[in-house]
Amino acid sequence: MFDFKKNSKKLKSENKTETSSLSVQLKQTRASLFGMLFSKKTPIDDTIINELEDRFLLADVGIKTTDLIIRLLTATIKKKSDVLCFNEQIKQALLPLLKSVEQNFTIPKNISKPYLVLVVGVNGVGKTTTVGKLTKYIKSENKSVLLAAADTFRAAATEQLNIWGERNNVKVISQINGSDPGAVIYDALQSARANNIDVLIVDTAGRLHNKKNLMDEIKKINRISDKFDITIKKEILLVLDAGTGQNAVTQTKQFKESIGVDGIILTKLDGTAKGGIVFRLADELNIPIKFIGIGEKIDDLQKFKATEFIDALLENNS
Ligand SMILES: Nc1nc2c(ncn2[C@@H]2O[C@H](COP(=O)(O)OP(=O)(O)O)[C@@H](O)[C@H]2O)c(=O)[nH]1
Ligand SMILES: [Mg+2]
Repeated sequence: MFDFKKNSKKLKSENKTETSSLSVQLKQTRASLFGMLFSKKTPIDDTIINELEDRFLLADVGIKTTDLIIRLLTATIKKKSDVLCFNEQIKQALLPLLKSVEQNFTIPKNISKPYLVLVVGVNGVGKTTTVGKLTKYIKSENKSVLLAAADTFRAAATEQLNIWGERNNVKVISQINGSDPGAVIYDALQSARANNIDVLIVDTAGRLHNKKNLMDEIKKINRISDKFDITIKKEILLVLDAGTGQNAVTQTKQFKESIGVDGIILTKLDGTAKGGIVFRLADELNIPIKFIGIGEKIDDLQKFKATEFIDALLENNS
């Protein structure tokens, strides 16, 4: 739960940039939340707050988080005697909420290799694509990567991961279609260890015949890595499609309860007006958001930076 009192200290605002590429990618969310609503010098007043309340509700931010946002905005007005421009007021009000879930993806030092990253999430949210992008990111940090195709249910899934492997020039461990994902992981762990690989990223299946099956499969992957080496450090990254709105919240709760989630990667922010879900995820779940996906290409993954995100949403909104 977001602690307003604890986080409400004024955060320093940073310099504004020219229209950023993030702002372009977030244009639908930007339009739905803040577009055409203000003139730059307008102070926040009740009319604008009411309008914002409607917009956040329409954008699937949910009643509870919208209430919180309205309280944050109202508190900001009370604190201000001078008339700050709208962007600055709203930024000061909402930045602490987003800051509370900003956290870098970091590979722990001095661990027995490989660092195991399990990429989980329901079908179609962008797991395999994200694995491809994440591989490039980790390689750019001068770490070696191996991929494991643990979505053995569809032949096309392995094929898709192989393409990302080629693009990144990294090896992909896979087995024939329908084989046991646990066996793929064990193979991949052995190969990673033998080749002194820093990070093993596992692309998992999202669709099994029911939710229990899906969760059991991921739990099994966990057990296999423990069997291989109990000291292996691992991280579970949950991929969520921003366009699914409140479903993303439900999915997070389910994954969190059954397998635990260390971080969220929120994809497809480029194609949706529902990016306001970020506020809800931050308020209701308080799980770090490590990256955002803003397109289908290899470079369309960015670290989630609260300041950049809110600046992008507030750019050119008047
Ligand atoms: N626009 C956009 N499309 C994405 C993004 N991430 C993934 N996709 C697309 O979403 C679709 C499903 O992605 P995939 O990685 O196969 O999902 P998976 O089933 O979870 O592995 C593909 O067409 C991807 O190109 C993103 O950040 N933005
Ligand atoms: Mg996939």
